[in-house]
Amino acid sequence: MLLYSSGMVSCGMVPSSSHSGSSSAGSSSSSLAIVPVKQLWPTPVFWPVNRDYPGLRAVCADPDIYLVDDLLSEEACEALIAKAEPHLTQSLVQSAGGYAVDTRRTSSDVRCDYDEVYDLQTRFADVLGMPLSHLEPLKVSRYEPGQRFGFHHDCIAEGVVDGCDYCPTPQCNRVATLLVYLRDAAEGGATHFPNLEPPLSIQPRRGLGLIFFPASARNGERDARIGHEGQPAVDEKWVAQQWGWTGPLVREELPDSIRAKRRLGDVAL
Ligand SMILES: O=C(O)CCC(=O)C(=O)O
Repeated sequence: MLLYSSGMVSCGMVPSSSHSGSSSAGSSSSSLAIVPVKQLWPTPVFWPVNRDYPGLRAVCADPDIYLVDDLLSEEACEALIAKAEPHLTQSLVQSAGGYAVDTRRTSSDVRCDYDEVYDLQTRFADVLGMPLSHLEPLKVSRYEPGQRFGFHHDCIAEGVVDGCDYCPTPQCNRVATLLVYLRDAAEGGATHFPNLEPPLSIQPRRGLGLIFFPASARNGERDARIGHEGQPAVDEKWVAQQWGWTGPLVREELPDSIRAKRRLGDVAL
């Protein structure tokens, strides 16, 4: 695992000087900066987050993993918990026969409809450098002591070649995960990446955002290195999960497993 350095090359960015080809500006094609094609196309492997977002810092490069301190304030975290808590239901796991209760995932969760968390999702889209239209309905999860989410990947193994009903983009897949911890958990409940070298554990801290990339933004292929688990909680743990896709989602076509099933309240966040 490489540690982030400020010299890390940014992907797919065209230096602004190379946009100016006009002779009136005094430059000719021979004086333009040459940008290697591979910096422009295909798109970057890791979805290019908003590197200017205040507080964003990289903790791992290739696979890229970022933290954002204080992405949400204490008030925002508590308001989201208050909205979600009365509506939590047992988390389910996808298997061949559909979604079912499973010992691998023992938390409770709920999805929030888009208009109930518009401001929060606008902020999440900003830090992810992703249009709002790529975001799933926000999920909020609670882990009581002893509850966990075993090792898993956040995406399917390969992008769907021609896109799917609700994400009609070639090679569609979940390409970005943003977790925001809503309360501190001093003990237990870390998000743990065992396949990294060395393995990485992030301890829940209120307002902290964690960003990683389950699948390549170039071809939708899963990145096995980024498999992770929510370790058994000791202190109660609260986390909001935001996933972003390769392209815009057709909201009317979202499957039950992703869509919000009920109104959570009158207060929009
Ligand atoms: O709770 C965590 O730390 C991880 C949650 C997670 O991996 C998920 O919801 O996919």
